[in-house]
Amino acid sequence: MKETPQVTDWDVVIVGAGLAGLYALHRCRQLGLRAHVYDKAGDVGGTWYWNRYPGARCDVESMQYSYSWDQDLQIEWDWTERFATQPEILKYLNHVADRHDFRRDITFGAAVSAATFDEAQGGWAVTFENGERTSARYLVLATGCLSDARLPDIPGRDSFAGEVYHTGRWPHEGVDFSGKRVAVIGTGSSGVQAIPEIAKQAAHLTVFQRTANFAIPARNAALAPDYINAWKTDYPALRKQAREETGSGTLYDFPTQSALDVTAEEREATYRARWKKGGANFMHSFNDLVLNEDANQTAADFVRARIRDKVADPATADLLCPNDHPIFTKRICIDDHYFETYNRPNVNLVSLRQTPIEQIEPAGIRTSDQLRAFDAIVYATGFDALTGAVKAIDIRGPGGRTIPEKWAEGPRAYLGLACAGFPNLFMITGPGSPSVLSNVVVSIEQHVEWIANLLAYMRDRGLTRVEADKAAEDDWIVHVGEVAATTLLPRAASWYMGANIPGKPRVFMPYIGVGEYRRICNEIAADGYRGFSLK
Ligand code: NA7
Repeated sequence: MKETPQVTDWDVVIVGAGLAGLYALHRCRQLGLRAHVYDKAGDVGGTWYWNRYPGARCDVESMQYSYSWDQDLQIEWDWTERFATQPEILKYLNHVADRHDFRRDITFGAAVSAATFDEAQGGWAVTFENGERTSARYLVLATGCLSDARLPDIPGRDSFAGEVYHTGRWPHEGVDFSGKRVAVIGTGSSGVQAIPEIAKQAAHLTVFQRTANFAIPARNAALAPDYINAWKTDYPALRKQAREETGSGTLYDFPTQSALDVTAEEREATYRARWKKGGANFMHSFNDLVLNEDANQTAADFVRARIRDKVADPATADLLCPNDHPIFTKRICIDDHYFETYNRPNVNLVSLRQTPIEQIEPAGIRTSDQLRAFDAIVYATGFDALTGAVKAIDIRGPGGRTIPEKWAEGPRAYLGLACAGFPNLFMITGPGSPSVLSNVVVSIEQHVEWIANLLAYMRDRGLTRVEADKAAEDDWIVHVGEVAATTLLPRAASWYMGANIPGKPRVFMPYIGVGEYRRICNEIAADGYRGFSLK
């Protein structure tokens, strides 16, 4: 093995101490690399550190939303509910951090503001918001897909005199809405989870809905010991199956039939059975629901009928029934009495399609028909997904080119993990990888392991510089788009498409297909990291 001069402070700097950053640290340690994690947060957790709003839960089942790389951990740890709450997931990540003594290699309260590739050093000069600096041969962005929380640019937004919250930046001490008039803007997954909880406490809750969303009941419950044991007994095999044989990295009851190959009665019975079980399993009622418009329509009609069953006032039910996108083309919400919440006397719904917000004033929110006064506004308005946290760092490759310049027409990354023109830089679950269309823990583990294997490969050969080839990157972007185009997913104005951020290029960002993606990545590695230039 050729020795390389240690000219940088670290071999690897990892940005982010969430699920991705912690595992990246673990793998770097195993390789004997000098690695350090920086996070602007006060502790570990990433998404689960910030998203502390009432009702925050994971929409992937607990037995599957956890690390698989520590067999003892997955046997010892006991999840209590089918869908884990944010506090329980954060407790889990703290437990993992303690167990592996991760914190000794993490600096908290350290916001990375810039990273510049230094040709002489052959690595990245990293700058923090407070002006401090460090350097590393390799820079790993474990910054999360949904971490750049966004407040909408509504005129007068900052003039509001009451309390203001964003679900993705919730105060750690919690919020007491008792006796208050509360507005929630946004009805995506976060709004759908928070609204029922806020409604229980607030004097009055007004929900401002732009796009009605499909939601499937969670049917959350305590996990039965038998169920837990069944998973634990077979964990390695089940994890392998989830990684290699599924599209999303999550095991469901997978269907074999088209929705159009059964009678209307059989279809209804299948939907009813899945609806009764709850959770995202409903998406897998038939094998063509995200592929065939007619099949999709049957699922959408079923869910709309259930919304009408649940909501007492027909006019409110009408507004809550999504009608402008195929079901499953925006992230499906998993709810806990969301629609029923609108039957409460202290809750009302405002459709922004009928009466758009004109401005926010010190007293409250003015729509085209009236001013409503509030004590608190909760923005459940989402994130600059997949690209926001990367672009927030002023990253400059050789020659000074920035990521926003490179991504002006949409994000470009080979395999969603490396960018041509930005050597020795990796993204965990970046745009162009399965990321948000997968059980993200599965995708994180795959990316971290693949990158760790590449670093070991390079070290064994005395190589110190890796960069994605532009041609390989271009081909990959085309492939991501082609796969997406075989499905209905690009039909919705979703954050998968960048549609929630004004001015963001409309490009379908995630790669659809966890098992296939892994196979391609493995093939590329076996082929000497085809599409990468190694020096
Ligand atoms: P989402 O899914 O992006 O939802 C944001 C919601 O906020 C959605 O209903 C938006 O309506 C709405 N929104 C956004 N901007 C505005 C403005 N300007 N005015 C009114 N309404 C607005 O974010 P979440 O936090 O709920 O979920 C993100 C992911 O986190 C989730 O999928 C899980 O994976 C975890 P729109 O639909 O754009 O019309």
